[in-house]
Amino acid sequence: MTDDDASHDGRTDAQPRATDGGTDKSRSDSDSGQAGTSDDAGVVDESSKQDQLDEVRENPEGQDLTSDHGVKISDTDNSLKAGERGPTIMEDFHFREKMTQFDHESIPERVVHARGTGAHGYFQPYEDPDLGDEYDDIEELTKAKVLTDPDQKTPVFTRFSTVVGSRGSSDTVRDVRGFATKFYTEEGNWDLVGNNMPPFFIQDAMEFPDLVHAIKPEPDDGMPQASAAHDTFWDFASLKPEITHMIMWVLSGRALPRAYRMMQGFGVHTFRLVNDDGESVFVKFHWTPKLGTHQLVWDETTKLWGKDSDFNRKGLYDVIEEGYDPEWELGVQIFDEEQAEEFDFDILDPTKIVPETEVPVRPIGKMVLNETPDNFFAETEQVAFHPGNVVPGIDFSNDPLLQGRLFSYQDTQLNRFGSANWDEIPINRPVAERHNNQRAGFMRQEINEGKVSYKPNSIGDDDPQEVPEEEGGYEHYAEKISGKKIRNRSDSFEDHFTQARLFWNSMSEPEKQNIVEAAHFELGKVDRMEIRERMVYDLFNNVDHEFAKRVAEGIGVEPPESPGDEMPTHDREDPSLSMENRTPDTIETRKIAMLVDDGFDDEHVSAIRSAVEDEGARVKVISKLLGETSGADGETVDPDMHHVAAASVSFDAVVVPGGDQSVDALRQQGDPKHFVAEAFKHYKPIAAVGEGTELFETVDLPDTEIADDGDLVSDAGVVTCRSGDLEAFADAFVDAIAEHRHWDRSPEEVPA
Ligand code: HDD
Repeated sequence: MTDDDASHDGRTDAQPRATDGGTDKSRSDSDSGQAGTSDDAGVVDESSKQDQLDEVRENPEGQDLTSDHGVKISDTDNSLKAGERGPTIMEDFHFREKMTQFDHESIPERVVHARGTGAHGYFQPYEDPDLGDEYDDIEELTKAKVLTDPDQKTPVFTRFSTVVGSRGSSDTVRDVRGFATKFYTEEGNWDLVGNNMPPFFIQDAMEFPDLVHAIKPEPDDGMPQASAAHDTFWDFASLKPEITHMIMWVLSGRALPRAYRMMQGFGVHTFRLVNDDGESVFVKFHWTPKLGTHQLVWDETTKLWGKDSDFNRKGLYDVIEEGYDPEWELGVQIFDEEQAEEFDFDILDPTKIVPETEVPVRPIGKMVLNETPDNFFAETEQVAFHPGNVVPGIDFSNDPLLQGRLFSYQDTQLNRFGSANWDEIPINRPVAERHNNQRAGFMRQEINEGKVSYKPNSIGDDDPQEVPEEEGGYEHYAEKISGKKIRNRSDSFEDHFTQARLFWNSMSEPEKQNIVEAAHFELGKVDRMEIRERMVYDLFNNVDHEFAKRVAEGIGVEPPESPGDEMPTHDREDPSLSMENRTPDTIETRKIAMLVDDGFDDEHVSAIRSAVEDEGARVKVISKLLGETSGADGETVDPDMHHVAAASVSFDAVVVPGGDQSVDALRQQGDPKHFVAEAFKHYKPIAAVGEGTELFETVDLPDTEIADDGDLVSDAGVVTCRSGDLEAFADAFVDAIAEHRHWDRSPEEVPA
């Protein structure tokens, strides 16, 4: 948001501060003072939420220090004492206030998804989205204006999270990522509370506490933090075959996202869309990142825990602050009851996806995140999502996991906030007007006028009035239900292996190898042999026999002799499941490390920098020390980082320009050599030009051809050029960066 279009740091005439006093009691209905509701009732635009938040923003710039109650404070360092060396006096209201606030300033962390980061932005539907042959117009599917009106930019707040770790854990652990979006629509808040993986672990919400207890630190010793790699999780998993499909995703690179902006999102459950005529179709929601879906590698993530533990948080924050606004397309898979009947799985079973080979994803709009929060606690920590927040045109299915969530989120917010008024906290407050008879409770903010707080009433003309469906009142889809009251699981939820196998079949060989190695790590941390055996024999051997054998070999389990009894025989694949097929030709926002020392080749530095930056990537110069570094021809650069603080794991690629003196110096230092070797080990593009290639020769890069004359050599993402065309070199480097990781490399022997 620019200074021109928002009064971010202050107030506009239309939005008096509460402290300005002077309430206008003669407001008409349409401007009844609802905080942040736009003047033109019912119309929400991109800035509506920011305008509303402006009313509560506080800026200390140039202001006096006061108490919470507005009294100016003369000394905030010394408590009030009886004599200079005497005891503190009870009367010290400033001490008591400051200390009480401090003692109470933490709230319970989320029981899951405790660690996260968020950003503001907007969602905008596309004009005439392509919905295939069956539907011409999105309004045939849904009456939700947030999804149908291309002129409307609905403000959103999106929070990304890890699931298992506590608030202070590291970002890059192996885990599912939460992807929760609050749409502040003109028809009320819609929360799409999803994950970066489309299936889920369990089929019924009743099992959720068990799942979470099993995966969280073990109750006796509180270990391990933010990790599934321990006995209780795999014990639970090995006894719950329904988990198999999700386990395949969690062992894959999907659980190690390169960045939140490079991650897909999924609503997971089947939802319903409902149109103006009350007709409904089923829908699965998909977020597709413009920058592609990319992963880190395991060794890299573990190093990031120490060297850059806010890697994903910082990644989102930095790109937005630097002016690049990450973008996702919202897509829908639409199917009706009849199609649903035809599938070989139950659409109410959240451990299943609807393969894109069966139903294509139709993009219907885009989300742009363009503003970081001003205050982490007020916005990111206090934002509270609830899958039960839907607007007319969007409805639930009978998925038993979703049904249980509809209770759990409301309940958990009561625990986190200690009050049913959590919806009044600014970040949670809708921009749509609200009027009802709920008007008391802890920390109530709104001042509801009038004598009446019940319905029906005659004293207040029976206001606020119920709204018929035709005029926008929410009406649940009138699904016909009949059945016996019963506590069991439908037979249609029984197949646990078909889609796990589909996932395995759809992986490239490097992706399969990643899954096997992840299983070696995770199950290698499991002490009890019987748990490891159950995972191999009862679960993995029912997905794919070869897979089970490969896992067994690494964890001391006798490889199974034949496939499991329940192993499906199909060879189906869905190319959309492989991240390798989700790599658009762009290097936007990637971080490139350039290693230099005094005497670097000036021409190389500027040519590489402009080639890479012209494509939207970011170059960071790294040297031994901070402070000016000089080129051979007199140019100087101020390195962005020095080796003490920089690590290859924080970058997407590395390049070494030439310059005799510079490269000689780099060859004498351990850090640059380690930097290159480690980037190579992590399959990252690495490039060297001129004398820079000598650094690559010093570092052992197995089975890799390095240019030794004028020719450009590009070998599995290692781009080298001794003295050839600089432009061609830079272009080849850009192409190598676009591929992200070069799996056709053999870095096993590299010790980094
Ligand atoms: Fe959940 C938080 C996503 C199943 C109960 N969940 C939470 C968040 C996300 C998800 C993204 C963090 C929201 C934020 O950023 O504040 N959860 C999912 C998905 C699920 C899922 C995609 C399966 C499809 N969750 C699920 C079940 C239950 C819960 C089955 C309980 C029956 N989830 C919660 C919770 C949390 C939560 C305990 C913790 C904090 C919060 O709600 O606000 O209520």
